[in-house]
Amino acid sequence: MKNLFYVFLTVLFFAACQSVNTPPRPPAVPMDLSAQGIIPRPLQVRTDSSSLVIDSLSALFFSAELKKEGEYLLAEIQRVTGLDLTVNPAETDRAYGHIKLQLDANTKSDDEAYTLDITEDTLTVSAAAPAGIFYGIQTLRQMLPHRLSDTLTEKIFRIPTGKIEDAPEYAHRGVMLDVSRHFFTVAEVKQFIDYLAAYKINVFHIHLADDQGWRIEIKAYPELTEQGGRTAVGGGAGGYYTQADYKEIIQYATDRHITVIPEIDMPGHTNAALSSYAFLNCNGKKTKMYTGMRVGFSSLCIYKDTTYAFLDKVIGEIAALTPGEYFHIGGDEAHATKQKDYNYFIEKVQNIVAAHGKKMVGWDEITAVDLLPGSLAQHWQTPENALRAKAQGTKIIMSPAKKAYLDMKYDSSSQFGLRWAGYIPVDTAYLWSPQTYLPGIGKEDIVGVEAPLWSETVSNLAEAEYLLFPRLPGYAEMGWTPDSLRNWEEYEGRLEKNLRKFTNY
Ligand code: TNX
Repeated sequence: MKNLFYVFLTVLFFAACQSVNTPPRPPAVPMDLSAQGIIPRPLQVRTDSSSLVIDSLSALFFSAELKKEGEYLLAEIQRVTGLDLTVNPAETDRAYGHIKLQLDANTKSDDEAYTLDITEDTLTVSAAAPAGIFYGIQTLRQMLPHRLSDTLTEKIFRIPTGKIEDAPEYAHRGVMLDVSRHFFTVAEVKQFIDYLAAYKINVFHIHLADDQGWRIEIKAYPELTEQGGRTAVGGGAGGYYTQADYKEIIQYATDRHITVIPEIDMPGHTNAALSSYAFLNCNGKKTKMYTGMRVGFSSLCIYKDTTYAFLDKVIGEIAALTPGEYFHIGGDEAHATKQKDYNYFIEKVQNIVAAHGKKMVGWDEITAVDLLPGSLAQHWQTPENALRAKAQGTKIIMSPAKKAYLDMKYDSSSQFGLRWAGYIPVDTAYLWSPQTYLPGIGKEDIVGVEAPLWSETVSNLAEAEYLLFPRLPGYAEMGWTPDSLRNWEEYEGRLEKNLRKFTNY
């Protein structure tokens, strides 16, 4: 009898522990996965109209191969919601409310494709490769509560149930930042990269040298930054990245599945170099530093061997620091270089780029010469140059100035920006297609789309943000989502929802 009593006590004890360890399941509420304002719009969304609850008892599961992506998500959830999820616990206090990242070779052949499967118990991100997992995480991040909202104090949030299956339209989804006309600090560049990552952009093209400033340390030619980096448009202080800074930027981008394409513009747009080293000038004299906004007045000296010895070092040092397969040589607006000199120059330089193991990218003018296989031409202005690219089998990055230039003003009242290519309001930025924009150029001729942000009129990230938002998400969607799913009226609604959370990114 006494024994039975102890058995009874023990049972009671465990029952009591159970109810302490397993609090009542937080209630799911009806939610609509298709109404989350995700940008870029995913390929397929099925909504199951309920929700998954994430709270302080939730765990995040990921394998060793997904350590980077897992830790990134953990940190983002912490930063935005204040919740510290348990990582890979051997046992959990309950069977529901968890997030799993998993590589699944069968999901899709495309490394950037992913699936989000959300039930009331678990959210599973699956993909064939870490890049896809990263994009699934971005979709999830856009469903987190606003960083400054009340949900934070509750330490609980809900994700709508259903399934998303998603994959990008283009392999090249880029944005360029001009750090030459104005210098942006490493911290600003990292925040800029975070904006790109949030919208699944995978190429960061950084315009490192122009007339007004040389921004990357070259060990063989220290004056490039000592002298050529010391000012900016308007005569400000300028600045430059040490090679260690540049590596830090590359690492930050790489961790976010973003490839960096470095650009050193040449043979024009080179005044900063010409003012640093006399030997680069045909007359053997250094130029003065330039702080205005004109283009097309400078040129390297085309028929001096020292020019190419110099470029070999510059390209070599940068190529060695850059894991991506491309090196951008600019090549635009070389109005101070005769056409035959320009052609001679580009042919020499493309061999230097190749010798350092990179493929060459240049603005569309470079199609004046026969380019090596694998080169890319970036269309910004001249349709004939795009047709020349196609004729020689060179693929095109689409950046038409009238549609894709992030530095154009929205309208006459814009505080920052230029207007030479026209005003680009938010709808104009969205309402075109890279694969039908140019007569004679189709999807098979292009690798994707890129929106350049030239910085003559913006001197820091806060000012650049004025030009970026709200146009950036539209360019990202253009690169990710097929035209058949892009519709301005529907996009406008999503954009409004999405931008309410802009400070999360
Ligand atoms: C043209 S686009 C340029 C840049 C300027 C930009 C300003 C291109 C290849 N060259 O040098 O910064 O316009 O919008």
